[in-house]
Amino acid sequence: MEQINWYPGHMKKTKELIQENIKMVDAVIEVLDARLPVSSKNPIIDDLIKNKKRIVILNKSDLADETVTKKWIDAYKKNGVIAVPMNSNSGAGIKELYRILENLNQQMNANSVRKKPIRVMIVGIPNVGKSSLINRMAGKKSAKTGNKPGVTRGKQWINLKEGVQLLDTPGILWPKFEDQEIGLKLAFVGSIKDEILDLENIVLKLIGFLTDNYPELLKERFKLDVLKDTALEIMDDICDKRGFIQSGGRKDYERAAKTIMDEYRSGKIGKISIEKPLITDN
Ligand SMILES: Nc1nc2c(ncn2[C@@H]2O[C@H](COP(=O)(O)OP(=O)(O)OP(=O)(O)O)[C@@H](O)[C@H]2O)c(=O)[nH]1
Ligand SMILES: [Mg+2]
Repeated sequence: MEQINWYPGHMKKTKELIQENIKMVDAVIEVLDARLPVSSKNPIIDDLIKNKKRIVILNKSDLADETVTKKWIDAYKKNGVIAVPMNSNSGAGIKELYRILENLNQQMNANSVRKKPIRVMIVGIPNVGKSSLINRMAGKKSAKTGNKPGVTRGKQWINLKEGVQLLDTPGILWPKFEDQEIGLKLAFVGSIKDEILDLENIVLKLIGFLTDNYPELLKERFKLDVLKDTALEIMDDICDKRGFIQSGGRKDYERAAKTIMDEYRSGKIGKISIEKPLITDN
């Protein structure tokens, strides 16, 4: 993961750069994490995009709860936003994204004699999968167009099929890190560097979340018959089950925390969504 220090000067420069780039595109592809679409959204992106066409990508959908992701897609739709579930590793979702871009292209060129390619750019917070998505969209056959001074002001565009051009550098934006609750959720999925976190504490919070929301998955993964009342007791049980015991008999919480975190992030505990849309079905 790229290390970025979002000091105010850096945020201002980033904002200006993205504003410049947005002027050159017809649509913006906003990449969010399917497991936490609210917390993985940049706080000023809506201001930056304004009235430009926007396509929301719910990336890493392979790690999210499918039924929750469907609810998110519906919620976006109700608000007039097109959202697509995506797995940028496998490419599942790419076809749908292309279909949407093709439609936009047709709308854009409906009344013009000389067809123009639709130009898009990708934006999102660090580690959300922007580069993976670009690689997926570009595939093997794509070609970089090179610099065209004057026309594109030195920007590199990737020619994709169906009359789509993609800006080859994504816009990296900062997450909503002011809020502790959001910071915690971003830490769960690995969007905040672990070195600056108290991993054991984060994992206890994760165990608490899983106990409340996905108890069966937690039990199954760690072969626990029952879930005890506190996260610490559950962590103790996991240490016993996995043999995370130091010489002298003390539980190895550090190892337990690391293992639980790794297994959660790689999807081994299951497909788990952290945020659900606030809508009722009826
Ligand atoms: N499971 C899963 N992992 C993904 C997916 N997309 C990206 N990843 C992984 O997420 C990590 C970050 O992906 P990148 O494409 O580098 O993310 P980025 O947004 O370009 O990150 P920065 O350049 O740091 O801003 C990598 O380990 C990817 O393999 C996905 O759809 N599913
Ligand atoms: Mg990247």
